[in-house]
Amino acid sequence: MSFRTTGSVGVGYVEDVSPGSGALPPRAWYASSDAASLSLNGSWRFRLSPTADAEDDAFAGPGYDCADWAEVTVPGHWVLQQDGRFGTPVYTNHRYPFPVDPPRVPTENPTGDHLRFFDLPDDWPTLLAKGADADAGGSDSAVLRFDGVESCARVWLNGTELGDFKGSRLPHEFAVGHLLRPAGNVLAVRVHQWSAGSYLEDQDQWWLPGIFRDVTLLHRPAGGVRDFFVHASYDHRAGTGTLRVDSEVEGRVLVPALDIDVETGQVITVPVRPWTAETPYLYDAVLATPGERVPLRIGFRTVVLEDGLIKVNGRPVLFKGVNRHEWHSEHGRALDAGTMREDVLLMKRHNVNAVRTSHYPPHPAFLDLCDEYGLWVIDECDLETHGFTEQDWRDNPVDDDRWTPALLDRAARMVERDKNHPSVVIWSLGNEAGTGRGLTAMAGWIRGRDGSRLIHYEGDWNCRDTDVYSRMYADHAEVDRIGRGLDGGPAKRRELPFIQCEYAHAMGNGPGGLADYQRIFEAHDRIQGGFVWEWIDHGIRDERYGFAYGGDFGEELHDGNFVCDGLLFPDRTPSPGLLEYKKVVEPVRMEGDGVDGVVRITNGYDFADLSGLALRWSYDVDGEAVGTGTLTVPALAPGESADVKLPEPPVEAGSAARGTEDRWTVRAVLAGDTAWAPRGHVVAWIQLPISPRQLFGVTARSRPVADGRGGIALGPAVFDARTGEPVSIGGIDVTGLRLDVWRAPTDNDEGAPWQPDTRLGPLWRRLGLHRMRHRVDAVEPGEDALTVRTRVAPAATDLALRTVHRWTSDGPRLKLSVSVTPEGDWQRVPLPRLGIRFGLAAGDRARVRWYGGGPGEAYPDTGSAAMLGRWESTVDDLQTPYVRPQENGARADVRRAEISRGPGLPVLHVESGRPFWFTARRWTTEQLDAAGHLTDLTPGDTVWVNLDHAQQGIGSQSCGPGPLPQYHLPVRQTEFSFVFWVPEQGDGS
Ligand code: IPT
Repeated sequence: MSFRTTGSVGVGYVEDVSPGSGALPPRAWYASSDAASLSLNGSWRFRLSPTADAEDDAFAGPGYDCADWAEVTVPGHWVLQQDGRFGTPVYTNHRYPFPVDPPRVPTENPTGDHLRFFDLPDDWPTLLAKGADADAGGSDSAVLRFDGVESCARVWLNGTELGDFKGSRLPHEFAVGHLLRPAGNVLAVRVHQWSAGSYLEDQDQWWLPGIFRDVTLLHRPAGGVRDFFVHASYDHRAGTGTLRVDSEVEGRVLVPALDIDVETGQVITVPVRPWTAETPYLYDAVLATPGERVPLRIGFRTVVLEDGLIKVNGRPVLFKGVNRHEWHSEHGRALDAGTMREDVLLMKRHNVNAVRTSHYPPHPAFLDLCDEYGLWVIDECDLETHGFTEQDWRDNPVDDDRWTPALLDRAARMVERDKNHPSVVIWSLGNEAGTGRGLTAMAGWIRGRDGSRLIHYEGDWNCRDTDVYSRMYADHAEVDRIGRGLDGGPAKRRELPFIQCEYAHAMGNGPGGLADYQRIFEAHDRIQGGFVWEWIDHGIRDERYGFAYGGDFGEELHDGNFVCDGLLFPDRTPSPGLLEYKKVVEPVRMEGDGVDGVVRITNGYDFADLSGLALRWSYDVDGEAVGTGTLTVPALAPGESADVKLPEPPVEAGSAARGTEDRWTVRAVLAGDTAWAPRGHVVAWIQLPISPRQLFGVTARSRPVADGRGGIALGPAVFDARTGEPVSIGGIDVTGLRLDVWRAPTDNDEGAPWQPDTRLGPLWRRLGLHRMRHRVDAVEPGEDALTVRTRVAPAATDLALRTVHRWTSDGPRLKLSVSVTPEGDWQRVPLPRLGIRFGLAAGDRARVRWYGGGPGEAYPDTGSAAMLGRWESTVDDLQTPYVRPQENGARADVRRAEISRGPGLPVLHVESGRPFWFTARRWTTEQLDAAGHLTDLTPGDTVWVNLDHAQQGIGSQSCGPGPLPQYHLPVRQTEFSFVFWVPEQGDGS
C-alpha cells in the first residue's frame, strides 16, 4: 500500500498542476478615484513550519492564539527577514534546487503561516452594506487582492477558506465582502515555498518565498467598474487617435483635453498627440460607471508588424533595452515605489528606451511609470522551465496538456492585468521553457484577447507562435548575417524582424563589444535592437560579504555570482557597463572634423525631434577647456542629419606650434528640465581632434654610475645593482618594478561553465600566467644606459617572455624602454595584459591626476564612454566595486599620470609617447584574484601601479561570445616605453 502524506491534512493543492481555486477571474489593475481601499501591508504575525502539512489549519480559525508567533513585514520574503532566523535564500541559475519529479515537490517545504488582524475604517461598514445590496453582477462588495506571493498560497478570511493559488508574480483576487466584519477581521495566509508552480518558475534568480507584493482590500461599490480594456490607436497618416473603452460595467468615458464624453464601447476618432517612449504623451481621462470613477491615462499608439518590421505609429523602432528583474539588495523582489521610480529614471538618464520584464510581469506600478516616463516594454509572463534542459526537456510542463490550464491562467493574468498600458508593446510568453503545445495555446489565447500587440518568445526559433525572431547571446557575426537576411531558416522567420532579447552579459567587468553590436543593429533595418542582460546585480546586502551571492548561504547547489550580472551594482550605483551603454546607444549621433570645425549631427531618435536639446562645445588644450559656448541644434526630424559649424577656435590656431593636443568636445544636453533629468543633462557627446600631441624625447645624457653602496645611480634614479630594479626615482622609494602580464580574471575571462575551450581564465592559469617567475640574466651599466635583461616564465613549461629593460636619462627625467620577445609555443592564447607594475609606499591619502580617458575605467572593447580630459581621483576611488573582485579600474588612453602619496609629498609623474593604461590599487593583483568578496580586500600601505602598453579585451563570455579578434592581445615581439620624473616641489609641471 502506498499513500501520500501530503494529502493527509489537505495540502494536495500544493502539488496540483492546476492554477488554484476560488480566485476571481483576472482583470485590469487600476486605482479607483472614489472607491475606498485598505492596504494590509505592514507587520504580520508569522510562524514557519518545515513541511507543508506540519500544522493544521486551526490558525485560520476564530480565536486562535498566536501570541508566541514572530512577526514579518509584508510585502517581504521571510528568508530575508530577522537575520536568517526563518531560513536563507537559495540561488540557482537554471537547475531546480529540488529533485525533478513534476509536479511533486520535496517533503521539506518551508511553509509560512501569516496572520493579519484588521478593523475596517469607520465608513466601510456602510459602504459594504450598500455595495452588497445593490450588487447585480454576481460580484461582491469587497475584493481582497494579492499582487504577488511566492510560490503557492491558501487563504482564509475570518475562518472561511477563500481558495488557493499559484503564479507568484501575478495578481489573485477573492470576493470577501460577505465575510468582512467592522472589527476584528482575521486574514490567514499559508504560503508554501515549493509547489507545482515552482516547476513553472525556474528563472535565474534567488528562490525567495513570501508575500512579496502588496495585499489590499478594495471596496467594490455597487455599479462600480470591474474589468475594462482601453483600445487607443493612432493613425499616423491622419494624425488621429481612435478610442474605444470596453467595460464590463457600462458607463461613460471622459477625456477633457479631447472634448470626449462617450459611452463605453463607443468608437471615437479625434486628432491627438500620439504616445511613444520618446514622447510619452498621456491623456488624463475618467471611466465613470454608475457607482465609480476610475482615472485613466490614455496613450494613443499603434503597434504593427509591417514590411517585416515592428512599427509603432508607422515607424520602425530600435530597442535600446535592458532586461529588468525586480531587485533590491535588502528586500529582494519586494520593491517600494521609490525604487521602481529610481529604475525608470536611471534608465531614461542612460538612454535606455526599452525594458523586457525578465522573466515575469513586474509590480504593476512599474508599468505606470513606463507609461509616464516613456519606455517600450516587452511584458513577459511568469514562466520558465529551464531546469528540464538537464533531462533533454523530458517531462517539460509546457509540452504536457495537463499543465496547459496553468499556462493559460498565467497568460490571462498577465494580459488582463497589464492590457491598458501603452508602454506594453509586446507580450512575451516566458523565458527558456523549451518548446511545446502549451506555449502555442498561450499565444493563441493572447492573440484572441489582444490583437493590438505582438508576441515574443525566444525559445521559438521557427517563429511558429511569435511575431519576431528573437535570440539571446548570438555573436556579432551571426547578428550581422541575420541582418543581411543570410541566416536562412523557415519561410515565416525570414519575413520577421529580429531582436536580441538578451545580449551583452553584464557580469562583472564588462560587457565588452557593445559598440560593435550597436553598429550592426543600426546597419540593418531587420535588426530592431536588443536588451542587455541584465539591469541590476542581485547581490544581497550582508555584513560578512558586503553583498552576498550564490553559495554564501551554504546552499548545497548554487551558481555562485552568476546572479550578479547587472549594469547596476546591487545598491543601484551605475557600473561602468551602464555608462558604456549610455554612450553606445546615445540618440544623437555626432561625427566631424575638428580641423574644419564642422560637426555632423544626426537625429537618432525614432520619433522625437531635437528641439529639447542644446549643443555645448568646449575647446580643449591638453585636456583643459580654454573656451566654451553653446550652439543651437538644428530642428532635425528622426533620421535627418545636418552640419553645424563650430566657432573660431578661442585660442590662436597653429596649436602644433605650441605642441599641445587640441580638440573640440561637443555635448548634446537637455535644453530644459524634463520629467527624468534636469536641464544640462548630457545625452550625447563627441570629441574631435585638431592637433596631435607633440612628443618630447629623452636624450640619453646621463651615465649609470655605481654609488658604492650596492646601487647604480642614473639621472634621478637609483637601482639595485644585483636585480637591476629601481629602488628610488627622484627620492621616491619604488619596489618590485617588473614586467607584468597577469590580471585577476574577470567573470568574462573566466567564461561560462558551458563554454568551450576558449575560456581564457582557465587557459591562462593552465599556462601559469598567474605565477610568472622573473630571472635576472644581466644588469649591464653602459655608456648612456643601464640595460637589464630578464626571462619571465612560469614553472613547468618552456614558455617565456624575454625582456630587455633599457633605462636612460637626460638628467631630471628617466626613461624606461621595454622590449619583450616571446619564446615557446603560446598556442595563440592572448595575454591578459602587457606592461609593468611597481609599488610605492603610500596609504589612503594617495591620489592620482591624469590626462587621458576618464573619469571611469575602460578596456579595449568597453571604452566608448571614456572621455579624454584631465581627471583626478583618490587611489581608493579608482576601484570599481564588482561584487566578486576582479580586474577593474584601468584608465585608458592615458598620456600622463601623476601619483601623489599624500599632501605635500613629491609627486611621481609618468608619461609615454603612446597612450597607455593606468591602474593603481592598494592591494596586489594576486590579492584581488584571491578575493571572493569585496570584504576580503584589505588595503595595504603600498600602492601598486600598473602601466600597461596593452590589455586584453573583455567580451561577454560569462554567457555569450568572447572579445572580438581585434581586441585580443596577442603574444608577440613588442616594444614600449615610459618616462618618469619627480618635479621639484612647487614645480607643478
Ligand atoms: C539566459 C537566461 O534567459 C537568463 O535568465 C539568464 O540566466 C542568462 O541566461 C544568464 O545570466 S539563458 C542562456 C544561458 C542560454
